[in-house]
Amino acid sequence: MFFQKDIETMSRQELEALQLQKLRHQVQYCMDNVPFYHERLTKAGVTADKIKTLSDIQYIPYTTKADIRDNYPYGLFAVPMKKIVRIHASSGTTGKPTVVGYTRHDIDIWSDTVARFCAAVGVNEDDIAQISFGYGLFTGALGLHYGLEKLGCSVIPISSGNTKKQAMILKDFGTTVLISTPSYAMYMSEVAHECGITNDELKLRVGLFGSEGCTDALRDKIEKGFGLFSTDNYGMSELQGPGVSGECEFRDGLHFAEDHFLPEVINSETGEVLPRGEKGELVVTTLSKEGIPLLRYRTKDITRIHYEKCRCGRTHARMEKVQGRSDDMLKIRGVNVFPSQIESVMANIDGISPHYELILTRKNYTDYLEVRIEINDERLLENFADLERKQKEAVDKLKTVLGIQAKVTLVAPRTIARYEGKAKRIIDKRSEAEA
Ligand code: DLL
Repeated sequence: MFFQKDIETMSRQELEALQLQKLRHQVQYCMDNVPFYHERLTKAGVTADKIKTLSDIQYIPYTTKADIRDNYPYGLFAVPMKKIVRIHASSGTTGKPTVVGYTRHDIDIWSDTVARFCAAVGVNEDDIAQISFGYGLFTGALGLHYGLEKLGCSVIPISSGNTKKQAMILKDFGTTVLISTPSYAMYMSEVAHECGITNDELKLRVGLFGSEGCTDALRDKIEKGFGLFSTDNYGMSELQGPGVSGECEFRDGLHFAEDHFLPEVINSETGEVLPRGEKGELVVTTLSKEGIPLLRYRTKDITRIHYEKCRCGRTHARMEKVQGRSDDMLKIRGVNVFPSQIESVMANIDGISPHYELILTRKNYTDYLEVRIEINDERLLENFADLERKQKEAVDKLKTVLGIQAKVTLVAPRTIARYEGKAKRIIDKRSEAEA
């Protein structure tokens, strides 16, 4: 099923003509309204008039997360604050979040693009949709919320957490569509069964999962656990949130909302644009954004893009499931975490050394983070009260910056491995738990 059939199935030729026209407009818009881009584009000698074909995009310099950080919080906004109706944020690489703003028009397009991938698996006004993403600065919950409302669904904004209650509501409210991260869906299905709820008592038929990777094995388990059919959807706050791409019923790649986002794939080391179909880092240019337009934004996500028409009739390009990152960002319980954020927190606590390691484990489909970090002075280990105080300080500061609870283990000086080359600070044992 389609939400905007004319757009979703337009011929490649028409689509590319539309992209070119919108790209030229977006470049001019950035030039006129964002001093950062005015300077960047002028320096690179790029004007909208010079963009004559889509491949001329290559003359535009890349934008990175560091550019957003350097203009914190609103420096890249292209409109005055009175035009901004919503602000979201995601983790930055250091202590400060990456902030994005939406105009009313941006929110409208955001909900259209979300409605598309929901409609693509038959979600409609008869559905009751339970949103089990955390509401807040994270784009997942409100992004899906507006898209599903646009389709006319009855939306239950339960947010994440309190899993037994989630299970009760699934049953009592007759939820037909579940929205969450795949790992939370898996956990919820186990809790529901532990509470004595059987699939016969549930009306669940569709799962819309995203925000983190999901193996086929985990997807099978969730689908069997809940007796539903699920699709994957992708996005990131910088570009808008969910709705950048999403699977249709054939699950043969995630359809890009190509009328609003222009994708490229590059070699993340050299920055060279790769031929169509090759694997590399996804780079995206927004084509319709008013609040915070981004030209050639480096997502750091590794994937491949296919341009053949899909069996569903959609012509928009399909992106393979994200296969990793070209940086060290981790997704922990759906939250983006950069080791550099942890470093910057630790650097501000007295008596703690810069030597640390991060241990990631998974239990009941939930991620756990342990930060093992050396203290500078061994004597601290002998004073339990001081040790505990320091540990609590670290846990609290990490919670404030990362938004998730981490376990902190303080260890004796020189007990964490030293490396002569690149330090191996991340020990990710999560896939062992899934096997
Ligand atoms: O996770 C937006 C979103 C919310 C997408 C809900 C889908 C559903 P951020 O918190 O900014 O935004 O995190 C963006 O998460 O660069 C990817 O590395 C990862 N990611 C998002 N969706 C997927 C997915 C939201 N379907 C970062 N599969 C991205 C794998 C994903 N990774």
